[in-house]
Amino acid sequence: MTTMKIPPAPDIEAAGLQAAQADVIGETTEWIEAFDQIVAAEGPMAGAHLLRTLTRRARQAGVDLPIQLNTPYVNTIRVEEEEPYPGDRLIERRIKSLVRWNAMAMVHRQNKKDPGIGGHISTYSSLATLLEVGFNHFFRTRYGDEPGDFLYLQGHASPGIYARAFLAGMFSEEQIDNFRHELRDKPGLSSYPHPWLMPHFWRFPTVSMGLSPINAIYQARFMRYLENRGLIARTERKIWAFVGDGEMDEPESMGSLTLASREKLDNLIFVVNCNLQRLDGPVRGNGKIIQELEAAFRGAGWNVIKVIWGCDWDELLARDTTGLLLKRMEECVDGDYQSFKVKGGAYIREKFFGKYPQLLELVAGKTDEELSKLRLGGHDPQKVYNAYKFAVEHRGAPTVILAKTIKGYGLGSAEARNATHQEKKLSDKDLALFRSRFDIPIPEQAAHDGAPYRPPEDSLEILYLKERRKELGGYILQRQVPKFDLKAPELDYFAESLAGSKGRAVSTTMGYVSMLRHLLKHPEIGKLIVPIVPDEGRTFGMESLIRQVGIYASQGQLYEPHDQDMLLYYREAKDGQILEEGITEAGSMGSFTAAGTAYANYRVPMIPFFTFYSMFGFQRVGDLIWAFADARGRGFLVGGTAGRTTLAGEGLQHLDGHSHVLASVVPTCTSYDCAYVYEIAVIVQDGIRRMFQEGEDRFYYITAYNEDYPMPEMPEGSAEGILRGIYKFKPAPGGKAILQLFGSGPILNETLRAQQTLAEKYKVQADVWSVTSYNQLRRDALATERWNRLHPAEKEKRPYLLDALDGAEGPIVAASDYMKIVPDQLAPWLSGRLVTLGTDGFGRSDNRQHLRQHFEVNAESIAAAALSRLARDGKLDARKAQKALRDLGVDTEKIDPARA
Ligand SMILES: Cc1ncc(C[n+]2csc(CCOP(=O)(O)OP(=O)(O)O)c2C)c(N)n1
Ligand SMILES: [Mg+2]
Repeated sequence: MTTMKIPPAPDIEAAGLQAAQADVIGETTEWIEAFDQIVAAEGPMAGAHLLRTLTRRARQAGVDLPIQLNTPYVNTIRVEEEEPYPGDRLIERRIKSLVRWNAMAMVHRQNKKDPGIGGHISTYSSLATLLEVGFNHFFRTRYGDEPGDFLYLQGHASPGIYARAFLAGMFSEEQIDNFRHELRDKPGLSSYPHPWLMPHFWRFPTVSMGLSPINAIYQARFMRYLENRGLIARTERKIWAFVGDGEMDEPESMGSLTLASREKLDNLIFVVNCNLQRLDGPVRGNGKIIQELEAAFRGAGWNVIKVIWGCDWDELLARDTTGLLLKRMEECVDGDYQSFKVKGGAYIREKFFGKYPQLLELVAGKTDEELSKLRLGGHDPQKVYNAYKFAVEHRGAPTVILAKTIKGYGLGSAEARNATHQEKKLSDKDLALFRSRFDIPIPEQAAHDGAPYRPPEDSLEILYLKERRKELGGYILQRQVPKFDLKAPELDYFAESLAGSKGRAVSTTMGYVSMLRHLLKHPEIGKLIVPIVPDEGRTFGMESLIRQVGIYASQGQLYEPHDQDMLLYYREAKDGQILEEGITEAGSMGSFTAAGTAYANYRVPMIPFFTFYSMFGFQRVGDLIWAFADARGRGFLVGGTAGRTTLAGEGLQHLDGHSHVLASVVPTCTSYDCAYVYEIAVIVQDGIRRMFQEGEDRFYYITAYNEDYPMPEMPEGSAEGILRGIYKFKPAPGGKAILQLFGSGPILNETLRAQQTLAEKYKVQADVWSVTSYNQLRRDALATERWNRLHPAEKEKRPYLLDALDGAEGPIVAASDYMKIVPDQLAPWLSGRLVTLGTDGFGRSDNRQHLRQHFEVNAESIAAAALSRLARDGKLDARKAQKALRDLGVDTEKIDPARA
């Protein structure tokens, strides 16, 4: 045990003590000596015990000690604790150099060939050692028969991942040659990790900053959920999330840290690539990002491992008896460190060491070049290996490794500069330097062109790389989807939902929840259902679910719930099935994503139902939903309390009239706006069949409302129409219709009332249609139209919409609880027949009746719109129509709700 060299002087200064109190200095020295002796004799645990006891005593004595979350600006793992590196450093360095070269060359060459095609060279160059140590010694492809570790990688580092796969023989030179050329004869590699684009390679879409950290946390939690529910075996599998230091500023990155520690997720390791830079400049020019993150993570209960200095610094720290080296390390801010890197050895000598003569002395024997090459922790395999080893072995909490690196490491003049993130090409000089620094055996001209290089199959490098991967179970990244023999329940299974409510007034939400309850009882797929809810379970009437399957709690229920004697008490259980996330839609999306991709990641086809307040869905967590689609996620999003006029009383921030617009933009999302419970049943049954039986990569968005009304029985033969988007619900009561009324959600009931009023008061016969999905109808029409456009010589095909409407005459009045643009999607195929009513504009707090009147989607407004249109078409006397509007109570001069 070496005695620590702690200079008392700065502490005294920090405490603001006067020189007159200098005797304290002497006492401090004595205390430190005594402490050192105890640690030397009894070990670090004894030291920790002493300090803890002393701290408690100090507090009792009224000494106000600030909470200290930071440790000194040095490596967390002491040199004495390190293990020697187990690999062949020399060969590994060769491999790393080749990966570096190919990553850089790939981007360089592509931009020479196709200027502006982009790509990144500096993120990976800072990350290379952190990844190589992992690939050679830690990341396992499998644990027995179970899938191996999960890797969330910085999206901008993908050239490095491709380069390594190229060396491993997974990609041909042609594929590398087609980096960012995905639409050629021989498709190449996507810019970033996108399972949608490269389904056999990428697993986790990570390039939108912040999504990877939150998704990784919830993935780790979901892994435990599956283990605790007995659906997968418990293994040593880890989730590694490599994230940028700039990326940590995204609220999603840090927002769920305490979940990870609360749940004791020791299967989770974050590695923050602290290259001190983001895109425009330094992450914390005036501070130290590593220290800031250390405090935040430590405060959140994580195990923090700082990897700041490489081995080169160990010797300097050991030789410094003054404590000034640490002092200097701590007083420099990240902006200084960046300058040291850019400006080189002489500058480091003058500005870093030169501040104190003793430090100049310390490095007197080193040349400027040696100073410029003093390695940082994140570039030192020895330090990185030990950090990983400690992380993997840590129990009871997640670990974050804060590794200091250099952005653009090895890229010559681009190294550590503010503009390095944007660098795509290197100058000939930098290329030549790179080639010689990393010893790449290719001719100079090939180097200038950025030619890829892979040594022969029997070279030491390739043999070593392959042997290491073989040892760890194979190449890490492949995404494999097994074939499941899951059979979706037949529609009969949903008989209760199809039968209607026998006159009882219920909401579609209630109907949906009973359906979910029933599904949870299904002998085969019941256990695969994952109900997810962000604290609105009671709003949706889910208390009975809580009783039935319990809320997942990794520790079980450690308290006696106050409502235990009630039937529907708040039941938490270790094998509980519901994920009650608390108020975090983003976190719930993390769970939804983990569950909805479990079929690929764990080979267990989990079926998630994430039920949320529809207003706080797509607009709140739209990017996470987009990434879910990219990840080929499957499952059901259910937007409860839907509709801008159906959720009464809540007002502007709560009333959703546009989630269907937002849902429509996600290519794999099929959205439905349901009026009746049987519609939901048909959709859910078919959804389970398509996603989990047929293996289609799609997911569903269904809106569910809280208005109670009697649910009719499913009309015979309506299933296809429900799924494709439209079916006739109620033909005109008194003969041939001259008008068509489209309704969706609860507004279908307004439409039915309008149908009756029009027939009884105005002798106008109208058919009523339930439109479950404008979005599906439009997609079908667009696809048909495209086919017609591309095949002008063939018989024209007709979109489903027009088939369905065959023979239905007259104008069409479409009304829903969503914006007018939702039905307007169909306008191109309805040749001027469409009149749309909808809920454009901010919501108000009032009851349904007033809201529907305000937004002009009540029965009276629907009837009025129909009469007005018939008048314009010359089918009705215009003055009569105007009078009818008055009789219907329509205020023709009121403010337009779209602007109110
Ligand atoms: C949500 C989001 N906003 C902006 C970007 C654009 N962007 C790409 S990389 C980058 C900087 C990343 O810095 P850092 O996280 O420190 O990673 P580094 O490249 O330094 O390792 C930015 C802003 C993005 N990808 N995602
Ligand atoms: Mg960075």
